[in-house]
Amino acid sequence: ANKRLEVAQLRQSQSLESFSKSVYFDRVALSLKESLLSAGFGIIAEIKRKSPSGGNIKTELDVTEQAQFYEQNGAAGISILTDSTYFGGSIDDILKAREAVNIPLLRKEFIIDEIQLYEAKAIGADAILLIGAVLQPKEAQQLTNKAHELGLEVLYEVHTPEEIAHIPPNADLIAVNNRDLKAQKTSLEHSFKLAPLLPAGIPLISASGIKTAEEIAALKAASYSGALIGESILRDGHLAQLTQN
Ligand code: IGP
Repeated sequence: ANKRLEVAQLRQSQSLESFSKSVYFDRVALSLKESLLSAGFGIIAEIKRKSPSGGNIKTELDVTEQAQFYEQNGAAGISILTDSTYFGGSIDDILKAREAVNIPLLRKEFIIDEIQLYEAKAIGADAILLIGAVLQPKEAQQLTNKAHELGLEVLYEVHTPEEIAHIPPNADLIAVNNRDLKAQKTSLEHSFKLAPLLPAGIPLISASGIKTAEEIAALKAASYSGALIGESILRDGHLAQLTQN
């Protein structure tokens, strides 16, 4: 409900045409998919200050420094939370990261309306997240098509076997979220169980609760092409250990 209000306000203050005047709107996006595949197994490192499950993670973080640290330590891409209520982020965080690094940026947000896609493109994002659990199948397909029209890649997130049938066939990447959004608990078993059920031909990313090189080796063996990691690298800074594989 909160997000719907926010999106309604965005619609009121900005027109779709106004976004197309941004300096980034016509920029050719970097491919997150290519970046992950060329790494063999890639890490998408996340920027967020807090989260519902992790509490205050790194409230004083400097986006420019954090993004440069990720790029220098081998991240294939950076995921940036732009939701302020739950994650303490903003669209400014993507603008700052866009100036700081030259690797693909994923806008992490509860996307429910195409205006958020125009905004993502206008601030210099390369890819967007769509969450199966919050979208009707038809909406997911329409948002995927619109994202592609704007030159943005789509990372489509699932958590349960039931959501698999609704994955848009033209999604660029599939993420399995290891975190149960209701219980706020993570288990990598979700990634291992869902992998054999997912459509072939779309690279798989495992997201949430990942901490160790052993876990990454196991995900690789289970046919994953990448991992999306936030909390553990924000707290420990051990990204370089995880990207050496
Ligand atoms: C990162 P973690 O446990 O490494 O910090 O998780 C990422 O997977 C998580 O932030 C996430 C998320 C989401 C956040 C996955 N899907 C959907 C908000 C919305």
